[in-house]
Amino acid sequence: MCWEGTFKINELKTEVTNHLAMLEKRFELEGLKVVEIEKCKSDIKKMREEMASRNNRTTCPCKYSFLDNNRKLMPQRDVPAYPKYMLSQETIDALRKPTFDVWLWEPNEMLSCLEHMYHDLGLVKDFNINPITLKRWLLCIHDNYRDNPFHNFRHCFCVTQMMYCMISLCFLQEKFSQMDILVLMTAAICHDLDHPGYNNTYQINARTELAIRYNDISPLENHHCAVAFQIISQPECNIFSNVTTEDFKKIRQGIITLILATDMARHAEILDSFKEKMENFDYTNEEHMIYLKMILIKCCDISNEVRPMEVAEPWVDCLLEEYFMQSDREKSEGLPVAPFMDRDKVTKPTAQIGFIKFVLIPMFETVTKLFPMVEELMLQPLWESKNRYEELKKIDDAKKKAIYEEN
Ligand code: 0WF
Ligand code: ZN
Repeated sequence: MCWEGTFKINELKTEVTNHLAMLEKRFELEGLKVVEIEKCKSDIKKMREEMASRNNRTTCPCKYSFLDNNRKLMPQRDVPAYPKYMLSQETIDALRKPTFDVWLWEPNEMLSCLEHMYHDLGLVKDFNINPITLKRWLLCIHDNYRDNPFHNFRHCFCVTQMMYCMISLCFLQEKFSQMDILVLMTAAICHDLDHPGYNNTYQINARTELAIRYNDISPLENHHCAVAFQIISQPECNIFSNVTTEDFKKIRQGIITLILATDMARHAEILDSFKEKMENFDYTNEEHMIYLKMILIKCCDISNEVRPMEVAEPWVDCLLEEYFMQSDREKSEGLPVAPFMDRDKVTKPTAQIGFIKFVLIPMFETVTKLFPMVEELMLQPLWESKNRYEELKKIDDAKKKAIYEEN
């Protein structure tokens, strides 16, 4: 067993001990219902069995891996072992706002925040999610994001936290069913699972295994979805284990639709269809509501510029680092390079001005028509960011002109 495995078993032992102590305390203080106690006991038994089986393993398979025998993605998970961080009331309140500083937190803290959101939105209660399964599922989600400069677990957290903000700010629980809220949150958490750091264009041009598997049709988004449901297919991570087969089908379809909608190649198609529905938007029309959910996840996915400048700007550096890694590889492999990814052509202001002006503002303006409160908290920061990058571009241009005139 590798050191990481031993470390995790020790952590698990501590968690089991703490859990038992906590149960005893709760039993003493609150008089837990017998059924709940039995459920917790059975969870602990499962965790102990898992621990024993881990002790017998010679490798430490905590992430998805391609197995040679069947070339299929096999989910193999780690046991949940992150300690429960107590969130302060200040953090709990801040979580509902786009001003939340997403850079201040380490993975365990972000996991606790995500856990809090599921409890706070009533999803744990309404879908009878086992709280320990929720922890295990979140940990498995974390383990299946790669350490890319941009498409990593912190990006997953940002998108989900922005979704939580929008649910709160736009009173979405008054408009959507709890199942829709579950779909919105879960799709946000899963939407970039196992992102390799190279976009669809690269996948298609380089004829990667993913592009071949998905016939060049949104290979990444199809993969994120497949990984999401591989995780769910493990009973110990199945947060949907207590929903009916019929509801599971609806939830699965909803999540697939939303994750596939995050492919930016479909941006114009989706926004144009949504604008059509907006001419006479009807909250009782299922098709209209599906488009609204697609637009919501799209907004959250690319919403960094809605955040304060100090929070938003480092994300541009992260994205450019990932883009430059791709364009360098494309150059070395003789593949086409997009100008916005080329380190010799793009700058932060040029990358952001077009994106804010032609992608972000039009989409958030459309959402503002349904939810006027979006203007102050989301559109306003976008206008300010666009103005700031335009000023920065002027300075860059003046410097370039001066250098040109000198030579
Ligand atoms: C760097 C810039 C960009 N800026 C963002 O704030 C942001 C958020 N998400 N994304 C962003 N891209 C992408 C991650 C994966 C898909 C979306 N990019 C956009 C590109 C340079 O330039 C444009 C500009 C307008 C239209 C298309 C590309
Ligand atoms: Zn994303």
